[in-house]
Amino acid sequence: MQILPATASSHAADMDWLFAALVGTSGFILLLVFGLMITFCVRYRANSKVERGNRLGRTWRLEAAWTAATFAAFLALYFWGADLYIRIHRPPPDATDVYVVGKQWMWKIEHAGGQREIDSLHVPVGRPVRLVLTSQDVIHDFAIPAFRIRQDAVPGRYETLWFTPTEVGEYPLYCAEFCGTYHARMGGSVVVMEPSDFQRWLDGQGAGPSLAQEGEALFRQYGCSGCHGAASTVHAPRLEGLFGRPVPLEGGGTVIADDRYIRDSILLPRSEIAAGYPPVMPSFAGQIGEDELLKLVAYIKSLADRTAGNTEAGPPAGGKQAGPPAGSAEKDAR
Ligand code: HEC
Ligand SMILES: [Cu+2]
Repeated sequence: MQILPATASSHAADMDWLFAALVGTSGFILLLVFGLMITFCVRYRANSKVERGNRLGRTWRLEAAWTAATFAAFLALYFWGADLYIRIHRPPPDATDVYVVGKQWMWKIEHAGGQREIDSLHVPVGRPVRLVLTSQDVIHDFAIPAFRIRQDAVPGRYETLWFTPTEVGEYPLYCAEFCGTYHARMGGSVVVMEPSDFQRWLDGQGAGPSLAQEGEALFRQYGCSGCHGAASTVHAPRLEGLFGRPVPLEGGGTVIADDRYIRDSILLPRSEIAAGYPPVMPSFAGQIGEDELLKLVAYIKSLADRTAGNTEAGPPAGGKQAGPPAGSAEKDAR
């Protein structure tokens, strides 16, 4: 009989050990406490012939010892769990991005190349995958038991976590947060493939525009390029080379320009103003949906390796992202 689901990711064994340690420690303490309770109940039952005088034995050493021991054991479990949690949320730099949007009642998934799927996720075996999760309506929870990962998808936030699939196969995918009438049906499957099969699958999805290319079109459509483009007369920061860099903020402090920062810059431009710029950027909250936001973020990310001045620069050598041709944002800026 199989108690645990298949173990098919790099985190699975670590998670199972932690789980075993939690169950083991709690089980041991449960047995100890109930064992002693039952022993004493029987031993000191009414009419039993045991010594009942002299109740004030010197037991403080014993008290202190067991209190300290259980405290240390649970603290160790806490640090173990915290360390694993942090590792799962810190993707390695070479991980491939996959964007996941939860919606009543489906998972919408987009690959960096623009390939889309609903309620299924195709990934290559042995390669780290970084998930960027969000929700379009209510809180959902993206759960793949075989990979031992689950993460809430919260509207208005990006959550990232990663995994490396270790076994080719098909595994169930669930929504693990009650999210409405058809919550129980919200799910699908994860298909782990050999890298060559995965490449073939990607190619077979039709060569639509990449996420970044779609983002570039939106960048013009929403008038972003009017302020952020080279030809702009508005004093707005250029977005080339922004992603991943520290940004000094008006009023002190710096933030790293990550997915969250870019998203908040678009929806809540007043919350963090880049130092030295007027707070004139309008909020696009309510106008741009989660799908489109992901594309805009992917586009701004694809500009990471470029410099603002040099419009002749081609796409970064060896860059994975199929970025739009350099300079096209400037050309179209009015
Ligand atoms: C009216 C001009 C204007 C428009 C339109 C505009 N922005 Fe901005 N944007 C600014 C200014 C000015 C700043 C700097 C002040 C601030 O941080 O709010 C800025 C800041 C940003 C930042 C943070 C940049 C940094 O260096 O920290 C991002 C990202 C950004 N905008 C993206 C966008 C996107 C995407 C759009 C279109 C959906 C857009 N902007 C539309 C003027 C504009
Ligand atoms: Cu759900």
